[in-house]
Amino acid sequence: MAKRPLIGIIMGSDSDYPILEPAVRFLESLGIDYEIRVTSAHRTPEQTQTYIKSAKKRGLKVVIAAAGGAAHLPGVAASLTDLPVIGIPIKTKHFEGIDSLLSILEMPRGVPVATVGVNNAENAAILACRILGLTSETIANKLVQFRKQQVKIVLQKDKKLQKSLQTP
Ligand code: RP5
Repeated sequence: MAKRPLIGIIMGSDSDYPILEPAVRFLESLGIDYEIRVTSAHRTPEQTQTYIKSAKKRGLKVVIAAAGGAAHLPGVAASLTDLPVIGIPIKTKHFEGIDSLLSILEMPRGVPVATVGVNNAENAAILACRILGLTSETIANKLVQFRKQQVKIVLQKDKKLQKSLQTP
């Protein structure tokens, strides 16, 4: 969380929050300022409009929007702001999230939402940071470190696997 958030994370319901926790953890680990709110395209349309319309003025640079089912929140957000919007389709009980995915992905021409995989909140956070990294050397450098760390982890896993395969 932060006094001067750069990223606004919104979700259609508090039931989405557990899925968003990896995004929150990623932003915290990089020390990126963000805010996080529950606001629904369908249940609180006026509050959603107010939030999105004021986002740019309040200093936000990227919006991450998560929703499940008839997942209109990211699209509605993108229709009300010039900020880049990243959509996270939330996995659903009846259709495994394919409903959320298509609702977020299939935006009409002219109103883009960058869509990550179902429940892939961490990728949304990484993508948001990459956007911020275009104008912040500090954030860009943190992403370089993150990538180096990822390489290290995969190499370690490979080493461990090779070792386990050699033991009789
Ligand atoms: C969507 O409906 C939310 O994003 C959530 O994924 C889904 C279910 O919401 P609840 O019924 O759990 O509040 O708007």
